[in-house]
Order: sequence, then C-alpha cells, then structure tokens
Amino acid sequence: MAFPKGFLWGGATAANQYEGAWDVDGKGDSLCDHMRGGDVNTPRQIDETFDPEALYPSWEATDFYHHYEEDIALFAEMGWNVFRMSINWTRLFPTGEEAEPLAAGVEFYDKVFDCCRAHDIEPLVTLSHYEMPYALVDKYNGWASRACIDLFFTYAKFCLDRWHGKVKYWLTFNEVNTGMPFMNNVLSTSMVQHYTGTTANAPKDAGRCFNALHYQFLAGAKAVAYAHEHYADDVMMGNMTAFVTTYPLTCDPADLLANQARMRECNWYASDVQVRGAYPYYAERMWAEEGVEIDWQDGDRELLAAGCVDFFTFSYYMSNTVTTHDDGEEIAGNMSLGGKNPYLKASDWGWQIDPQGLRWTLNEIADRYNNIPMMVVENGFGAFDEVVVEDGVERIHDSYRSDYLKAHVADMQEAVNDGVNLIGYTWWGPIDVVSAGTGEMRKRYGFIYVDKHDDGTGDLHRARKDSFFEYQRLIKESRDA
Ligand code: BGP
Repeated sequence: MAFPKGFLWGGATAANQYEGAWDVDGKGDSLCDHMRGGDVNTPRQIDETFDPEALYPSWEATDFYHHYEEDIALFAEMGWNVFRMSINWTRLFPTGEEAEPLAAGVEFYDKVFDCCRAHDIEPLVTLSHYEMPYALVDKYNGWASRACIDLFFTYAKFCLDRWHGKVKYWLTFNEVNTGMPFMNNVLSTSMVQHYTGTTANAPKDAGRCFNALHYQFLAGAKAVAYAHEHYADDVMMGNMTAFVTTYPLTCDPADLLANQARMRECNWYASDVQVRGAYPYYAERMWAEEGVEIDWQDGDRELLAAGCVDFFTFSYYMSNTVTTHDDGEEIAGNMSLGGKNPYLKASDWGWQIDPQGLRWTLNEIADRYNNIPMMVVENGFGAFDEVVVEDGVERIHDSYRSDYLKAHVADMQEAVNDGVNLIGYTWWGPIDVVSAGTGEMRKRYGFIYVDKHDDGTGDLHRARKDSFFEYQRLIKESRDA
C-alpha cells in the first residue's frame, strides 16, 4: 500500500527561527527577538532591553527574508508540494495595535506565496508560531489579557482576507498546548507575564497559564469561525498540538493512571477544545485541583463551539515515560520533561527516538476524533553536522537524519495502512534554522545546510546534505508507487 494520491510532502519552519531581518522595513520586535541563545545545559535568557554585547539568534536567523527564492527553489527540487511557514505578526503589525498593516510586510508575504505557487507548492501557514509583538508582552502581559483576543483577530482577519486565495491551509497557534503549566514553555507561558530572566526560572502560575490558554482558544476560534463564514470553499483551518506521547513505565495501575493524567494534560485538553469546540469532561476537576478559575464571559462557550477545526495537525519528535515510582530517570524533551524508556535510543539532546510511537499516536488521534484529516507538521532530528569538502564540493554525510526520516515515514505508512486519514507530512527545519528550545544553530535539523554558527559568523550559503537526496528519492518513490 502507498500514501494517498495528492499526499502533501514538505517541510516546516517558523518566522522567528528562520526569517531574520528582525528590524527591516519597519518590522517591530517580537518576544523571540529578546531571547539570547543557550545550549542543552544553559537555558535561554530573555532581556527586556537589548545588550549590545549579546547575540540574539532570531535577529538574522538563517535569513529566509533575503533567500526565499533560492530556498523555495531548493524545496521544489526535493519534490515538495507543501511548505509550512509562519507569518511574523510584527512584520505586519509592529506593536500589534496598528489598525492597518505595514505595506512592506504585506509585499514580502505576497512575494513568498507567489513564489510557492510558481513552484506548485501549497503554503501551510501558522498565524502565531511562538510570535507575539513584544509591545503586547510589555503592555498587557501578553495572553494574560483578554485584550489580545481582538488584537490577534485583527491580524488574523487581515491575513485571511488578503491571502485566502493563495493559502489554503492555516494553523492558528503553534503547539498551543505547551502553555499548560506542566509544559512550562516560556515561549508560550512567559507571554503571560512581563518576565526577564532565564527560561528555566520563569515563574509557573497555573491560573494565568490556563486563562492565557482560554484566551488563545477564543482567539483561534474567532479566526476559524471567521474563515468558515467567509472562505469556507477556499481554506482549511487547523489546530497545532505538540504531541507529547507518553507510556506508563510499569504495569502498576498507578502508573497507568498517572500516564492517563499526563496525556490528558499535555495533549487532549487543548486538542479537545479545538477539535470538539468544548473543554473535556475532566477539565472542571483539573481546574479545581490546580485552584484555577476560568474567566468565563458571555459568549465564550458559543465561540469555542463555532471554532472547530477542519483538520488536526501536530508535532511529533519523541516519546517519554511516566511513573509513580522514583526509579524513573527524568530527561529533557520537546518543551517538557519525561522519563527514560529502556527500549529507546536518544539524540544528543536527549530526545528519545520512537517511530512506532508515531504510528500509535496517529491511531490514537484517529480514534478520538473520528478519523479527522491529519497532518504531521513537525517531525525531525536535531544533530551536530560535519561539513567535509570532497572534489571541491561541500558534503554533509548525515545518514543519522535519513535513518530517522525513513523510520518515521515507514511507521506513518503503517498508520495509513491501518486506515488513518493522514494527508500530509512536513519535516521540521528542512533547512537549518535556530533551535527554539536552546537558541543554538549547531542543533541542526536541515536537509539543507546553512553556513551560520552560534557565534553569529557564517556567510549563510546553502548546501545540500545527503538527506536532501534521500528525501527527494522518498517523495518520488511515494508518488510513483
Ligand atoms: C517545536 C517547535 C519548533 C521547533 C521544534 C524543535 O517544539 O514548534 O519551533 O523548534 O520544536 O525544537 P528545538 O528547536 O528546540 O530543537
């Protein structure tokens, strides 16, 4: 069996990690522009005011802004028919409160979408990929304030009105569930407080996290409802969940329950709101146990119900374990912590490699949501790469990355054979970008190498890694099958 006809193959990026040109043509500063780089042991630092001595990796990133034509041509060469990217809110609305967008920003995205279309590539656009105008963080404590719902909607409405004919697939908030208190993703949760310091020390406040999420759900629902009302024939609106797949470490029933609680908190809570248009039945107890009061206002329930998404998207990198016994060793993961699994190997950053977990996860989502159309919009392998020059050509022999790719695609194929309604796959960071978690450049995911380094050096030239040709071959084979 093969992938369905018209299956979307491509890659995924985010403006703050890829676009660069952070202050060009009137663009405002985003929260990410205030973050320094770190590494696997050094958490990132958020500065309120810029230190002239410090490096802020998002400022230049890998400069899609000035390389988009070259990069999209390389994507087309691999055979892509989808490219996930995000619009940078501050390139259109520098402080988030302008009534009209900046013409230069609009023109930039016009050109990018036209370039994609010229290569028969569907853009898949995230409206907010850990981006928020810093001015809104400053003034409102970001998503701590209901005010952001309408400000986000002004931005989203502009994007949908302008680009509904060029962009069919839209996602509201990247990995919105990482705003859950347990996940403690500072890019999501620190937006709820005007916070400076290291990402590891950001204060956790369950009440603010749950309410900031409530406001994001409402903002997303408002955009989805608007799109359905005006552009139902043109667009498909999706959620984006960071899927944190966990297994009970032992068959102790207490571990089973602990794992169920973790899966609910990390994955199903946010997904249920966006897919079913209402909080899950266990939310009341969760709020009570966390001492949280949700700021319900008239019309909130109706708005959530009107904003159900058309397709389910998620990121999947790894799996973890959960246990009530203290022999579970905690390791780092994608925006979360989890336990080691003795059956799995891990990347140099401690992310456990589990392709079968992807098949399991796809089936779980299909079971829960009546086999809704699904896309894996992030999956990938961050690794150190070595450039060698052979016959005057730069080569990167990254068989580890190709192995990860092939193993995950093989298990996706199994899920498709199971009957799962999977419509697309976008590899994370198909061209080297800044790491979100650590701010590093040397944690590379790309099929395309970019000459850019953690100390800010590099001339930004691009080079095809071995995995570039593997992905190209895999896509071709899947289409020819
Ligand atoms: C996801 C984010 C991405 C991306 C990816 C890899 O959580 O949506 O923005 O960065 O993880 O993570 P990292 O860059 O920390 O390796």
